[in-house]
Amino acid sequence: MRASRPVILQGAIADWPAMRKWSLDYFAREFGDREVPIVREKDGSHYSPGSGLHYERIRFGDYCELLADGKPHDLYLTVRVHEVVPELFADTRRPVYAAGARWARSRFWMGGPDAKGPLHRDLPENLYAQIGGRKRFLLLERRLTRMVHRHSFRSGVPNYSPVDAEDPDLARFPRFRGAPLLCADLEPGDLLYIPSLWWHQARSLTTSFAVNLWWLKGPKVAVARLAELYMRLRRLNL
Ligand SMILES: O=C(O)CCC(=O)C(=O)O
Repeated sequence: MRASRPVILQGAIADWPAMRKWSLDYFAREFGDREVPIVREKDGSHYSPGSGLHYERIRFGDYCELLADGKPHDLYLTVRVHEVVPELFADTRRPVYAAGARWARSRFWMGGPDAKGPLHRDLPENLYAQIGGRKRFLLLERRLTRMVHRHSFRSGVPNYSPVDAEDPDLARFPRFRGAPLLCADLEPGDLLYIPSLWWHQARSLTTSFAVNLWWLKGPKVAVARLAELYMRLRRLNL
């Protein structure tokens, strides 16, 4: 963390109950009737500057059924754990690295093969726990922000980039040429540390489910709270 370098901690979550319990059948059985927000990809993107992610609603059980065929879909489940499925916390553990955090948030991520998010970055430190399936992250150092052509501050999403890091359009985004990306391929049981403000983009390589923990200590806590307030006031749904 002091060096601000990403790390994969292999097998670090082997003892989490989630590792033996979570599956499509388990989610359908336990939460099948619950209505959950889900993000739909439109014109190759999950979000629009100014309004945020393209949310719809779906029955959790129907989404599990959709994923059961193992094919790609344009729906991606990314939900705040404490608001939508707080029961999942009982199957995870707070990693020791985040002890003493004054601010913490978690999301549950579940998608079919090729479910892919945008290139973006977050202020908090991040530990990403890959529970089921495989996932690929591309990561870029925070000091190389000028390369990503990020959205303007006015857009409300200056922490998002229009560049597809996997297949960059270098005619539109020439500063991305030669970006020294790191690639992290996650297997079930891996915990990926993404340092504060590193750019990252993820794609499921198979049907995948994961849960992450963002956390902060010290003066950055106030900044995170202000950012949350700003998003609420601007009705930015991220
Ligand atoms: O799993 C994903 O699709 C993205 C995860 C992510 O961006 C994050 O944990 O900050």
